[in-house]
Formats: sequence, C-alpha cells, structure tokens
Amino acid sequence: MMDSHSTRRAFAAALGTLAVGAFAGCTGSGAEANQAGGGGGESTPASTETPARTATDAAGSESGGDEPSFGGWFDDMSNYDGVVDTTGNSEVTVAVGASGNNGNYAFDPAAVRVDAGTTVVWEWTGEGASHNVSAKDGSFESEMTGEKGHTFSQTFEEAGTYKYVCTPHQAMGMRGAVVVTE
Ligand SMILES: [Cu+2]
Repeated sequence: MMDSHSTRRAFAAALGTLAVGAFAGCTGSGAEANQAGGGGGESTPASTETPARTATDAAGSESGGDEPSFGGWFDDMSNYDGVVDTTGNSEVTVAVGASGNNGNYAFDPAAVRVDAGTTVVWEWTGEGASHNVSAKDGSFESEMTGEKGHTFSQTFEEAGTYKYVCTPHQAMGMRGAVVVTE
C-alpha cells in the first residue's frame, strides 16, 4: 500500500495536475480521487445519476397509464397538456387558432374526453390566419377559414379516439384529438 501510494505521488509530481486527474479517475480510490478534484472526480457521480433519472421518468409515465399515448400524436406540440376531461357535457367548445406552437396555431384544449353523444363545437378565434378541422380518418372536415367566431360542429356517437389536424398547420403542431367514452 505505502509503496504504490508513494509511487503515485511520484508520478503526480512528475506529470502534473492533468495526469493526477486522469490517474484518480481510473483507480477511483476514495480520498485521493476527491483530492484530485476537477475532471475525473466529477464525471463519475454525474454518470450514475443519469440512469437513476431515466428510471424515475419511466415509472412516472407508467403510473399515468390512464392517459392514451396517441402514438406520438402530441409530440413536439407546445400546448398539449393532457386530455382534458369534459365528460358530463352535451356540448364542448374547442378554440381554433388558440395561442400555441409559436403563434396562434393551436387547438385549445388540444385533447378532450367526452361522453358518447357529445357535440364538439370548434370556434375560430380569428387569429393565426386560416385554419380548418380535418379528421385523420376523413369522418369530418370543416371549411378553411380565418373568420373570427366561425363554428364547426361534430357529434360523436361512437366511442373511440378521433385525431384531427388543421391541414396547413399540422406540421407546426396544430393537431387535436377527441376521446369519446361510452
Ligand atoms: Cu391552422
């Protein structure tokens, strides 16, 4: 022990601070690694933290398993804040041209949960140029307009998830979904 210790000291003295950092990182031996400070000492705890965080995140999203994933439908969207529960209402309003996605390129709420038989009314804010409401499955499609106060309605009788977009702004994140429950 004493021998290798003094040998290290000798190396350190000869090679300078940079070499001490590298050497301490390799051996990982307690006090000496801490004394070496900077480089090697800091990177080791950081790399053990990263997997711990990932595990926490994974557990978190699993516990929210009630939330539909939508297959990444709402990825890269600034205004998506989960599915808003609007069950218990026969009519639900969604703003078209709400603030979001670097302008007025959002539906608000982006995703709503409604009872079967609910009528969703999309109401145009008049902001962010012309928008429309277009179902991915083609089951409904509104006019393309920028007129403030314009509305488009669709009554959802069948349970399921209905994704829709604003055709010109879908790539910017102007996407929505109606989740219809029984
Ligand atoms: Cu739009």
